[in-house]
Amino acid sequence: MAQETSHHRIVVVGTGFAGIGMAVRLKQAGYDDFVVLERADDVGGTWRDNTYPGCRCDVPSHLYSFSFAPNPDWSSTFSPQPEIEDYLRNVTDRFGVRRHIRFGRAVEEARWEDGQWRIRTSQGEFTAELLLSGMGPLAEPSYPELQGIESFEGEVFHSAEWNHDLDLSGRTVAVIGTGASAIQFVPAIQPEVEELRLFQRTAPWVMPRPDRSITEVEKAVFRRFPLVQKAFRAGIYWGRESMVLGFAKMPAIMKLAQKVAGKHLERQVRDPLLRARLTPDFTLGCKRVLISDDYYPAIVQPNVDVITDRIAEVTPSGIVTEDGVKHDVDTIIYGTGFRVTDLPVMDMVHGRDGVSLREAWSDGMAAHLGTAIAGFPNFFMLIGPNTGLGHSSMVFMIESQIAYILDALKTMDAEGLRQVEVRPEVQRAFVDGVRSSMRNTVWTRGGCTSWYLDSEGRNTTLWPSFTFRFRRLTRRFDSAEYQTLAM
Ligand code: N01
Repeated sequence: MAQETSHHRIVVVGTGFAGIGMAVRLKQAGYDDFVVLERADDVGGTWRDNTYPGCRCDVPSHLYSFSFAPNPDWSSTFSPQPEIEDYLRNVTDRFGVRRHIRFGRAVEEARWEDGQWRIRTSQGEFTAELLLSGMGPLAEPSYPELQGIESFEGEVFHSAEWNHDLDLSGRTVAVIGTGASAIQFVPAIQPEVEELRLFQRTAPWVMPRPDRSITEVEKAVFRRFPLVQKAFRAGIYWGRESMVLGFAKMPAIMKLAQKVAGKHLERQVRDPLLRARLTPDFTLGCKRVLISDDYYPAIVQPNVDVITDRIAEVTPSGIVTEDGVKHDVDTIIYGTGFRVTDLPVMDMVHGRDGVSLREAWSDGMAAHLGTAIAGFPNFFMLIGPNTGLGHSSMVFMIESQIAYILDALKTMDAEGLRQVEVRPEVQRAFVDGVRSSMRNTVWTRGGCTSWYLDSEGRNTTLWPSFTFRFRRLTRRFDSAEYQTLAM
C-alpha cells in the first residue's frame, strides 16, 4: 500500500479526553486544518482500553466531563467505564471532530526538522507546523520486573488489556497489585474464580465509596435547568479542591481521613490478623487514595488468600514468594499500573538538534506550565509533567491546558509568529517553584513510594496546589516567555 504523506497546520496525537477536548476546541475556535492521529480504531484513550470488570471512575462523573459538554444522563455518582467511553464517542460526533481523526495511525517518531514537525506513523507520514500531544500517562501498561516472568505457561494478561475471551470460572488466579485498578476488578471476579491469590506488596488506604444512582427526577432537572447541573458540578469541585489542602499541607485533615479509612477497614474486616496485613504503613494521600465498598468484603471470602510475602520469581506453574512458598496458579492478572514516569513519548519526540524528550529530561520530566518544553519548538503537551491530580478531575487540568494552547495559537496569528519555544529560564523558574512546593507534602514525606515519583524520588507527575491556581496560570499565553521567529 502506498504510504501517505500529508501536511496540516496542526497535528494532535491521541483521542482520549485530552485529544478529543483539544480537537473540539480547535474547531470551535475556527481552526480547521488539523488532524488527530489515533493508533486504535476508535476514540476513548484509557477509557477505551481499560475494560476490566468493575472499571469505573473514582471521580464523580459530573466533574469528570467537559465543561462544554455537560451530561445530564450519568447513571450514578461514579460512572462505569462503558458510559465514559460512550460519552467520549458522543462528544466526538456531536462536535463534528470524527472526520479529523485518522485511525490506525500509531505515532512512531516525531522530529522537528527544517522548521516543521515530521511525524512518522504506522501508516504514512504527516508534517505539521504544530504538534500537540494528547498521549496521556495511563496509556502503556507496566509489567513488573520479575525473575522468570516470561516462563509462566498459563494464561496471563494485564488489567489494561483484559482478556474477555477467557472464562475465569473454575480457575486459580493470581492477581498482582492492589492499586486503583485491582481494587475494582477483584470484587468483580472473586465470585467467579475458584481461588484468588492476591499478591499485595503495599496495603492501600481504602475509603468508603459514596456512590448512588442518579434518579430520573435529578436527570430531568439537570436537562431542564443546566444551571442547576453547573452549580452541582461546582459544589463537587470545591469539595474536592479542599482535599488538596489536607493532602498536601494539613496533617490534621489527613489524620481525620485516616481515621475514616481505618474504621472502614475495621467494619469490613473482622479477622484481626488479616486486618493487620491490610493496614497501610504510610500516611494516607502519599499514594492515590482508593475508594471502594466491595473490595474488603470480596477479599475476606474463603476463596481469597491475601499474600504479603514478596514475589521471588515467576515459574512455569505459578509464583514463588520469598518465604519459599510455591503458589501454583493457572492464570496471572497484572494489576501493576502504567508507565507514568517512563513515558513512551520520551523516545518518540525529538526537538531541536535531534534531542529526544528523554535526553532533555535527564534531570527529571519538566515543562513550563506542564505544557511547553525548552528545545521543542511549536510542541505542546497535554497532561505533561506535574499536571496530574491525586484528588480531583483531570478534565479540569486538560481544559486549562487546552485554553493555554489556543491562546498560543491566537497569539501566534496576531503577532505573526511562525515559531515559539519556551525560554529555558522561564521553564526553570516554573519547575523550581513546583519542586519547592513539593517539599513537605505527603507525596514526598508520607513514607511511601508511588508512581507519582520517578526513579530519583522526584514527584514529576502531580500538580502540588489548587487546580484553580493552575487555571489562572494558564489563562494567558505570554509570548515574552518564548523565543519566537516571525513569519
Ligand atoms: O496501578 P497502580 P493501577 N510486585 O500503579 C503493585 C488510574 N486509575 O492500574 O503499591 C508486587 O496504582 C503496586 O504495589 P506498590 C489512577 O490514576 C483510575 O491500579 O507499588 N506488586 C500497586 O499495588 C491510578 O492511580 C481509575 O507496592 C507490584 C499496583 O501494582 C492509576 O490509574 C481506576 C509490583 C499498581 O498500582 C494506576 O492504577 C483505575 C511487584 N513487582 C486506575 N509492581 C479511576 O477510577 C507493582 N506492583 C479514575
